[in-house]
Amino acid sequence: MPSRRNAVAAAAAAVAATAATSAMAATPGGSEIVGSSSVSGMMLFNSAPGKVVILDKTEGNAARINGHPAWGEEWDTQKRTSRLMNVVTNTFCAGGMSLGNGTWAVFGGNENVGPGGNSTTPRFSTTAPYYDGDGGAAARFYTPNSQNTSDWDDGNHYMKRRRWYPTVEALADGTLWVGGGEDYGGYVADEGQNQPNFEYWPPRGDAINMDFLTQTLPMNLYPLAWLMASGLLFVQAGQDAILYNLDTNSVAKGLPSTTGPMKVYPASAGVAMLPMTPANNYTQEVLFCGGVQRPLNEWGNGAGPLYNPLPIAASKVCERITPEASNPTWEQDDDLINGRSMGTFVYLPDGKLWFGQGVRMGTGGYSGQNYNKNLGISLGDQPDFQPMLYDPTAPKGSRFSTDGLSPMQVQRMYHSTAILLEDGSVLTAGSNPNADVSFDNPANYTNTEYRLEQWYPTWYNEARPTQPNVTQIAYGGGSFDVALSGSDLSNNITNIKTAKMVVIRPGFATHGVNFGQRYLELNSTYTANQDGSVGGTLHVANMPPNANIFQPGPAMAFLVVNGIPSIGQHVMIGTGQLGDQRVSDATSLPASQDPPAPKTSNGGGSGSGSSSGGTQSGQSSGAVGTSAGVVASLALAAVASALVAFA
Ligand SMILES: *[C@@H]1O[C@H](CO)[C@@H](O)[C@H](O)[C@H]1NC(C)=O
Ligand SMILES: *[C@@H]1O[C@H](CO)[C@@H](O)[C@H](O)[C@H]1NC(C)=O
Ligand SMILES: *[C@@H]1O[C@H](CO)[C@@H](O)[C@H](O)[C@H]1NC(C)=O
Ligand SMILES: *[C@@H]1O[C@H](CO)[C@@H](O)[C@H](O)[C@H]1NC(C)=O
Ligand SMILES: *[C@@H]1O[C@H](CO)[C@@H](O)[C@H](O)[C@H]1NC(C)=O
Ligand SMILES: *[C@@H]1O[C@H](CO)[C@@H](O)[C@H](O)[C@H]1NC(C)=O
Ligand SMILES: *[C@@H]1O[C@H](CO)[C@@H](O)[C@H](O)[C@H]1NC(C)=O
Ligand SMILES: *[C@@H]1O[C@H](CO)[C@@H](O)[C@H](O)[C@H]1NC(C)=O
Ligand SMILES: [Cu+2]
Repeated sequence: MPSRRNAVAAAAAAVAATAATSAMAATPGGSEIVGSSSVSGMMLFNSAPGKVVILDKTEGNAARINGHPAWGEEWDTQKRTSRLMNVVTNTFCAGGMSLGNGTWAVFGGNENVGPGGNSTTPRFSTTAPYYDGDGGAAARFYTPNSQNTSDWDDGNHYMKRRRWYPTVEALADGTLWVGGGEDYGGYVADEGQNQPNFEYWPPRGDAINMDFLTQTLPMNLYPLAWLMASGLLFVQAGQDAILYNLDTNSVAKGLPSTTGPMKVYPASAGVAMLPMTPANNYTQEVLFCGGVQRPLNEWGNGAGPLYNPLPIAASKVCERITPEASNPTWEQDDDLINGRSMGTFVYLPDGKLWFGQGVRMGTGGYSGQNYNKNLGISLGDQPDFQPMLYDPTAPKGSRFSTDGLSPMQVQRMYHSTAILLEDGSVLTAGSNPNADVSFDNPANYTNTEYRLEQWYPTWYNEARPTQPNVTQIAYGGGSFDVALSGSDLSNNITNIKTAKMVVIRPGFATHGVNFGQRYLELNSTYTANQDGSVGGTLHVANMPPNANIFQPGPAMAFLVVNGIPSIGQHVMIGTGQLGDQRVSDATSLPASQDPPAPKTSNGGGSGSGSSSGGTQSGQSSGAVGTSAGVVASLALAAVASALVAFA
């Protein structure tokens, strides 16, 4: 039975935290508990500037809305307050993504439930006390508005199939691919209720069969899928992987199988497509870290695994694959320090990846097998509190680092999440390996968790470059200029060579995967001031001319100088509409112009002055906004750096 007392304590903590909104307390490399959510953070996404939507499954949270317990809310990262949202159907293990028009969509879930996560009688009938609708085939939509009053459109739209644990991936026209899952909950997929197929949103007819999701039973829930540059879909489940052709509905290429650990839920490796940069020619390489090394036939069925996972260490193994290489292979990468299941990668704007969350022992999921009653029904144990940074450009052997990083305070076990915020910090939420809200497990770290903990990168308190004034970026067809002031360059003209503009989709976080998460560095060149003052211009190309590389929709843009990012600016990638993204050829950028060589004699340099870099306004480039009628409302000027009041 859910207990109320800790929920009340949590609510009190939230009010207390609200009073202390100073981000100046942030300890670089450390973290702080910034408040308490009203619903446990099973799913998380950055919905608008300073806003994060938190979704839970239907359960007995103390907070109530419209006469039922709440399972959704929007958190304000500045005010550290939230407003409840009226989610209507059961979002238990749903999937989600942003559409190319800026609306967020959440698909699937489970049937409506009552206390204990049990079916209600009669089934599929909305009944007391939770009054939730059947979410199995639900398609829910959320479009934020500037009044901060928008809520979910839920209970009105449905997919062709029920999908518990579906994967959603964005496509080049801003529409969505929704695939896999099964009819109802269980530890792993059961053949009898498998959904080895996919469909689209907006709908394009019946679900389409995909044999790969039968071949990889029972390890096919939340199949790991990324749209690749060619338009093929890279899909990984079990120990197998394919490139799938969505035009012909057939496998384009079978990829090698790995002998490494299982990666999909409930083995739950940490996964990410590595940053795409001009230096790597936007090569798409995917990293998988940890998971659980157990053969397919031991994972069991909906009732639970065929072995006790709790005393078994999760895997330390990291593997990388470039699915569209001519001969893709699973390349062994540096090991994790400890084995990890449910570890989560979050891009930082500097091009490194934060890795945190999860457990050292066991797996994701839960079952009633009671291997260790202290843990309740959790199948994972030994939460790992130590965040790490992964540097994809570092030499092998030195890619993971914990230098200067303190352990986190809150355990993040099954059903926990982490997401990038505009200021480059990472918000962590959730942890709830329970069928319903529970504060009664003897090992209290498996109880339902509401605390929100924010992690701060080592550069958090450094002076930041100016926030980009960019609202929309088209695919190809132009460039835009960003003025770089002396302070943007830390009064060091050589730093102009390190300046770059990056765009990040923070993704839809759930179950250790931030679905849709991508990082792309825009191509750029620079012109350094030639008069000896510190400053210049960064010439930034629009998105590469291929919407498969980085799909249309909401993202954040950061100006990064010498590894220190600005505050992220919300931008729309593409037209802001579903359909043709009006991709144009890339234009060429002016050649970079270095600062003049320092005068060797006669001391001409004089006092590194003019730190303001003169005017903050950028020069307009003839290439901007000329592409085929796209509303290329690109920023030509920078927001005054005084807005970025750090340091
Ligand atoms: C985006 O497209 C979806 C799917 O067609 C639609 O439900 C939603 O209302 C659209 N959002 C906006 C802001 O137009
Ligand atoms: C849920 O169902 C299980 C199995 O029938 C039962 O043991 C449990 O007591 C039920 N929980 C609640 C809160 O009704
Ligand atoms: C909506 O929220 C944002 C971010 O917290 C805030 O800046 C803005 O003022 C709010 N709008 C209204 C109308 O309250
Ligand atoms: C970079 O990628 C593009 C598109 O895939 C390709 O045409 C080009 O040859 C590549 N360039 C290099 C230097 O590999
Ligand atoms: C569990 O209880 C211990 C001892 O009371 C306390 O220090 C710790 O913070 C609790 N942990 C959680 C996750 O509540
Ligand atoms: C200026 O920046 C460059 C790298 O961008 C660095 O190598 C150099 O040491 C810096 N100079 C000073 C005086 O800090
Ligand atoms: C970046 O822009 C330069 C200058 O236009 C061009 O030579 C180069 O090929 C571009 N790089 C990529 C990866 O597109
Ligand atoms: C940002 O860009 C818009 C559109 O180009 C412009 O109107 C506005 O003045 C710019 N804001 C700043 C602070 O530079
Ligand atoms: Cu789940």
